[in-house]
Amino acid sequence: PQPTRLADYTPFSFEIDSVELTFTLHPTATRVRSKIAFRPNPAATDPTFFLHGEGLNLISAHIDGTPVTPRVTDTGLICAVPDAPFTWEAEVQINPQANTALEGLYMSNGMYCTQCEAEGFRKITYYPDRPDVMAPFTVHIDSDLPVKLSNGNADGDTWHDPWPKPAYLFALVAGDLVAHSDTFTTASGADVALNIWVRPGDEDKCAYAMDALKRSMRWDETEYGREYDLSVFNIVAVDDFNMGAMENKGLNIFNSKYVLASPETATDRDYAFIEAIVAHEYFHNWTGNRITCRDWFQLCLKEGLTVFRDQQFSGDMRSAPVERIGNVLQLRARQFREDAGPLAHNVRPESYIEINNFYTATVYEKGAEVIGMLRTYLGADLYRAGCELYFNRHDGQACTIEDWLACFEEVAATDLSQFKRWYSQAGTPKVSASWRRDGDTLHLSLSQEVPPTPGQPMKEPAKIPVVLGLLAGDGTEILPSTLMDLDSPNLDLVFDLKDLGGGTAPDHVVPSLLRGFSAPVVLDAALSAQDRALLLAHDTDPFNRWEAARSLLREVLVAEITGQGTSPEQVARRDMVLSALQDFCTDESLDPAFIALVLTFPSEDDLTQAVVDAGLVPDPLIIAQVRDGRMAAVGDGLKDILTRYYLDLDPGPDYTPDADSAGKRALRNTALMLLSTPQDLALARAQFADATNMTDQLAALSVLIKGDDREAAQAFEAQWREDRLVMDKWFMISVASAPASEALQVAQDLSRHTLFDWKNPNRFRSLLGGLIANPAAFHDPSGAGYAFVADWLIKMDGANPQTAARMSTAFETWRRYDADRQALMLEALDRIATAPGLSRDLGEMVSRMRG
Ligand code: BAL
Ligand code: ZN
Repeated sequence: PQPTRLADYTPFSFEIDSVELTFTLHPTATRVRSKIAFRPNPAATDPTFFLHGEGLNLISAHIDGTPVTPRVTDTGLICAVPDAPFTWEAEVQINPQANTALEGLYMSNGMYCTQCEAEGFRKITYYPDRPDVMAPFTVHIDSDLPVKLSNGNADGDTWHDPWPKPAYLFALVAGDLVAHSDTFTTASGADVALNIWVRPGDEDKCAYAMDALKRSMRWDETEYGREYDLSVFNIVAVDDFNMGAMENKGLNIFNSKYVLASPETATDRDYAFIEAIVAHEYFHNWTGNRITCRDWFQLCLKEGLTVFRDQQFSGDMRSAPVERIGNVLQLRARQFREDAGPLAHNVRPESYIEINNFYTATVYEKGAEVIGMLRTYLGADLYRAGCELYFNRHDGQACTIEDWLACFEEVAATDLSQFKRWYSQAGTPKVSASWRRDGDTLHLSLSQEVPPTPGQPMKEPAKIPVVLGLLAGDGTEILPSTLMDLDSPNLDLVFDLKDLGGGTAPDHVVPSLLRGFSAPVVLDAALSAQDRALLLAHDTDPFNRWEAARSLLREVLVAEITGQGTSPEQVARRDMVLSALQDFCTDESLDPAFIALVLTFPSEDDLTQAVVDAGLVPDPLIIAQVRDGRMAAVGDGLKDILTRYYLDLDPGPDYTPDADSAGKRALRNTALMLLSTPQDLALARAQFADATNMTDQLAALSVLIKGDDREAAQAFEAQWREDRLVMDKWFMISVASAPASEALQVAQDLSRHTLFDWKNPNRFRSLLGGLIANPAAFHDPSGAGYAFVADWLIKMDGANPQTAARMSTAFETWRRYDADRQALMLEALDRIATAPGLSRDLGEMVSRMRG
């Protein structure tokens, strides 16, 4: 297949004044009639009238009422048209029941549902399916089903959306659904009906999502001045969905796992995701819908910005530092990993074969970091002013990153051309920091290097905001957070310590660098273990307190993994880290959620990368063993305080999902994990038996499965087999937490389980994701883990290429491993590459990973 390139963009030959669609729904033979008013686009250079269309059975086509016979291909049709306004009418037939790819119109448990982003609308009817063609839509739905929904406001079974939108925001739902309803009054006094539509029986699990929606609507008014703009806002929960959720105008469609919640069936993490994703999709109403993307290369224009907005929202609703740490953990786990491997790409890519492959951590999460850096450079007021200008200037338009940045250049009277490199250079920059003392002066040197990535051997210096502070040896802060602009390869800073110390230069000074993780970079700072212990104890920046603990733990673990754990120096280091953690835990003022993060060990994947960074070859089994052993040792060393946490922090039987209660459960369950070993599962067994909420039950189950307690897994299955979302958790945890020596067998057994409905993306992701999340099992030296995943990717590709392609990133890190594992992973990739009928989606991923 030929790539699509940013450089080749040209506008569509026509503009659209109105779209009218009539659906006559039938599971295998749905008819779609379209009536579209086209008008020549004065900005177009190519007059060809090409409409996208895939898998459509064209019944008839008319122009201005006269039958026409277009030339139809696999990808669309071309027709001779007047060089003047005209009306296009077409009727097509499609088969929603056969649509297992879940793009376009498909069926899920008897319900009709659509997913059109990025290019699904072309599977519904012939249309210029590109984001820069915007039009108001009117939709009629003919069906016996009781609930029929589309975008905009309703008049009986007809829906009218007055706001011009691209086809990717079109949505239709029809089914036997019930609503959890509420109302919202906007800041300017308009009443909005709110509905969350679910399958009968699920209506009592919508209250939290509804509450999150109302808080999101209010927050967008106060923080960004954005009001809702229709008289109804509908959310529909669907079980079969490729993504998390979709922001269709006025009709958001959600993966049911991000809507439905009850204390018994959803964990605190689920509640937090529901809040964030409801907010994210709602915020798209302005950042994505009212102002959309000119082309799919600009995806980060809406996604990076909207992720940034949902992160701000969650930070306001919960603990901002805890949210920030969680976001950085995700960024490092997914985006840094992507940026360091063969799939590295720009926040704004320049070419793609299949756009679905670019809904990535780089576009989303690094894209959000770029917005955060822009705000850091400009400050809150100019950031808000720039957003205001963007909303006012571009409402109703399909825009580019250039349009966005121009608004900030204008309000701040600044030049953002160097900053723009964040959009056009892949790879995670490395910032090195070193310092030296010269009497009362501190010389601090920062330097940067952006590593080569596929297709980009050379990089220009990035513009990196480094927020830093200075602490004296007694823990006093002598320089509060200060923004430094690392915009060249090197930056030398000089500090007068006497001045900063109030007349006396402190004996020892410790820099606290990259506070709040002010840029998405890898920081290499020459901090001693003692300096990091000081930051853990005293830094005013919570992020860097956590970062100090994490790096101390990581260092101890890497030493042990690489065989240096028994040296006297390392033994002393371990004692020192344990006592630093002990001291930290005595601070009664700390938020339990924050303590839980400090006491959580780096993941196996994080440790794998750390071993690679140390120039060594990782052995996944050793990494898992060392991590488990060290967790048990820390659990033993901190036994008193952990036991006290465990006993004191029980929030009681009345579950509430708020951040404070969730934080207490998080710390209590972290204590449970550290205190438990396969030889001592008593606490976990008692918690599993007594748990009254899913957070506690699942935490106990994870510990028990790790301890090879199969009865617990069976009891859980017996209790929850009727609940599909809970069973997804069971499939995942049964494999992810299983001892490495058994996880693959468990995965194989579960793939034959009667409830393993593999075509359901959630279930598929649970089982396969569970194995991938257990690196010691996935990377079994026999290659059986790779073969198992490859077999399932090939099978899934035949039904749902998008889901198969996303899961294939399990192989993106193949270069990290030893020659034998590399050969086995490449063999798996090659087998996928040569599978008959390989999709464009999976084909592109495999060929990029193969390099
Ligand atoms: N636009 C696809 C789903 C999301 O990012 O909201
Ligand atoms: Zn989004």
